[in-house]
Amino acid sequence: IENLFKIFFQHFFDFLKEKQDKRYMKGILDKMRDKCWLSKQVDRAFFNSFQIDSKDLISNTIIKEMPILFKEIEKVSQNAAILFQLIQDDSLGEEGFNIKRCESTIIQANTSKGLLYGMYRLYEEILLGNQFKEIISIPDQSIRMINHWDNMDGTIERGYAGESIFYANNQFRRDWTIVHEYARLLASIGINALSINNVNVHKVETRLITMDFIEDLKTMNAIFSSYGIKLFLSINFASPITIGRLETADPLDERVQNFWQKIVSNLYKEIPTFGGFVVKADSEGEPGPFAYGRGHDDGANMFAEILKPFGGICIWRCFVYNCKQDWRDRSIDRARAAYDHFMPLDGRFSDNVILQIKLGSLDFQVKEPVSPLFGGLRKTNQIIEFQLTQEYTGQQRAVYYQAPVWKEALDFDTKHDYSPSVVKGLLKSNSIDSKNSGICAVGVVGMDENWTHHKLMQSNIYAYGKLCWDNQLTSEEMANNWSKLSFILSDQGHKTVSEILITSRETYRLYNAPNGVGFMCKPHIHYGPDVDGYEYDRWGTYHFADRNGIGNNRSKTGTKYVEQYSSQRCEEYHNVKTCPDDLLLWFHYVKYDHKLQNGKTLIQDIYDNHFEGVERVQKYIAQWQTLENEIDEESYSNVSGLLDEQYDMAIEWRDQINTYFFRKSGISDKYNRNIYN
Ligand code: BDP
Repeated sequence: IENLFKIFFQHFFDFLKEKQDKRYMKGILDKMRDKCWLSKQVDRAFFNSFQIDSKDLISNTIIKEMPILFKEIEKVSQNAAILFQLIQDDSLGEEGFNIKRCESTIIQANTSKGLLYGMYRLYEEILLGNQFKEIISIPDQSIRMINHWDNMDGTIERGYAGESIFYANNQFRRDWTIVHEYARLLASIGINALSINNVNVHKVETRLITMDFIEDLKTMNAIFSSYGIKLFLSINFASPITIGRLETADPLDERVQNFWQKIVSNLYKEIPTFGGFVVKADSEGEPGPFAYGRGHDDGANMFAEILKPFGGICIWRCFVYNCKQDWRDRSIDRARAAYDHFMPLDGRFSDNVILQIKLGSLDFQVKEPVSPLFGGLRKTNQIIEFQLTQEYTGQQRAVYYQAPVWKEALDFDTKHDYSPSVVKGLLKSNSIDSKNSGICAVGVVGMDENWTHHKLMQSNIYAYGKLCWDNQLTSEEMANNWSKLSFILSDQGHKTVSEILITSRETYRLYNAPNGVGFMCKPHIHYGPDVDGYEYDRWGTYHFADRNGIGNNRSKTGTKYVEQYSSQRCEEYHNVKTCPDDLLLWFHYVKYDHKLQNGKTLIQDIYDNHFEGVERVQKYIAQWQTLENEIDEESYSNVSGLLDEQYDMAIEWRDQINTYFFRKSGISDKYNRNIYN
C-alpha cells in the first residue's frame, strides 16, 4: 500500500484477550487514575513495526490507543486487522473519515486528525455492538469548542464538580495525566477547540498571555494538539494598562496595537499552533472598547488583524448588556441587548473574528427563546454558546440532560425568508468564512473523581460532542448510547437510565420558574428558588408579578423585543394565542386566569406543573432503585444521594412558587392540594 502514512496491524497478543472493563465511557469519561488508559503493558516492539511520522502528534496518539481498540475488535471479529490510510478525498474535508468493514477494517481520511476521529468512532460502534459495512462521516459544525471558566487559584466560575483540573494555587496544577485523560475524552467525541481560563480575566490569569507561564502552556498545548484540539486563552481587554503599563487600552491607539502585537508574536513563537483569543468585553464590569468611544467591531478587528498572519482567530462574546440598570425604567429590557449591540455591526467584522452568541437572549435559563441574532446576522462568523455546567439548572446536583435543549435551539426555524433558515444550517451559511462557525459550550469538569459530580451528567459532555459533530442525532439515541457505553445493564436497565435522562429537562422546567419567565432563583448563587430575588434589581430580569397577573411584556406593545425576530416569528410570539405556552411569560404579561393553549388557566397550569415536577423526581428515585443490583456501587450511591437532594429541592421550588402565586392571585388549586398560606 503506497500511502504517506500507513499502519497495518495484524493483532496477535494474547494478553489482550484478558477480560477487561468493557465500559468505554468508563475509560473515556472516568479518570481512572489507577487504571490510566495509557496502558503500561504496551509492548514497544509492537510500535516499532509500523511506519508513522513520529513528528505528527496525532498519529502517535492513534498508536497509543491501538491496543485498547484491538481488545475490543478481537471480541467481535476473527480478523482484527485495521488499515489506517491517508487518502485524498475532498468530500471528507479536514476532519471527516470513512470506515469500511469487510474482512478487515479500513479507516480512511485526508489527515491524521480524521483518522483519529475514525478510530474513536470505530471503537464506539464496536462497543455498542453495531454492525455496519461502511460509515462515512464529516462533522456538521466546524468549530466544536469548550470554554473553561477556570481561575488559576483553582476555583471555577459556576463550576460544581470540584476544583479546576488545570490550576491550583495560582499556577498550573501540572497533573498532566488528568489533562491527558481529559484531552482524550474530548477527542473521542470530536471536540476540536478549547479555551482554558475564565472569560472574566481578573487576577493572575491576566498574565497567561505573557511569558510567565509559557512552559506550562506549551505542555498543555502539546497534549491537546496530540488530540486535535486547538488551545485558546481568554484575555483581559485592559491588559495594555495592567500589564503594559500604558494609560489606555484604546484599540485604535498605536501603542496599544504594538502591545498586542508583541504579546501575540511572542505567543506564536513559542506555540505556533495556538488558536487565538476569547474576549468578554464591556460586559458585567469587564473592560472593553466603549471606554474609549469605540465599538465592538473596533476592538475585535484590532485583535483579528494582529492574529491573522499567525492563523489565529478572535472569538468575541455577544453577552453584552447593562448590568447596572434601574428597575424603575421599564424601557430597558436586558433581553434586547445583544441584538441591539451587535445587529448594527453585521458585516463589519474581519473574517477571523467570530461572534459567540448565547443560545437565548438572557442567560441559560431552563427555557428561553432562541436569540434573534441567529438568522439576523448574515455577514458575520458566528458560534452558538451553550452551557454544560448547570448554573441555573441544578448545579450538578440535579439530573438535567441537556440534549433536548440544544436540539431545540439547533432545530429552531427562524422563519426568515431565505434558506437555510434553521439555526443548525445558518450558523455556517450566515458566516463569512464557514470554517469560522460552529458551537461552543461552557465547560463542566472538575477534580471530582467522576468528572461531573453527578455521574449521570457525564451524558451531557458525551451528547454535546456527538451532537456538534452530527446535528441529526436524536436526544434519545445519544442518551441510550451513553448508557450502553457507561454501564453494563440489562435492556430494561438501559431503558430506565435513558428514560430518566430524556425526561429530566422537562421535569426541571416543570418545577422551576413558570412558563418561561426565568430567574426566580437565589441571586448570584443561582441555586434554589427566591421568588423576588431578582425583582427590583439592577441586573434586570423581572417577572412583574402582581395581584392580577405575571410576565414581561416584550410584545409590540411592550419592549418590542419580538420585533427582533423574522416577521413570522414576531407575529407568532406577539400574539398571546399563538405564543407557545412554555414561553408565554417571557413574552407577555397575562392575568392568572388567562386560558393557555393547553386549555388550562395559567394559575392552574403553574400549580399542576409544580406538583407534577416533584412527582417526577419521586418517580426517578423509585426507578433508580430498580438498578441497585445491576449498577456499580459507586455510581449507584452517587446518583441516589443526589436524587434525594433533588427531590428536596424540587419540593422547595414547588412550595415557594405555588404559595407565592396563590398569595398573589388568591385563586385556589382546583384539586385542593397542599399549598401554603
Ligand atoms: C453568567 C454567569 C457569570 C458569567 C457570565 C458570562 O452568572 O458568572 O461570567 O454568565 O457568560 O451566566 O460571562
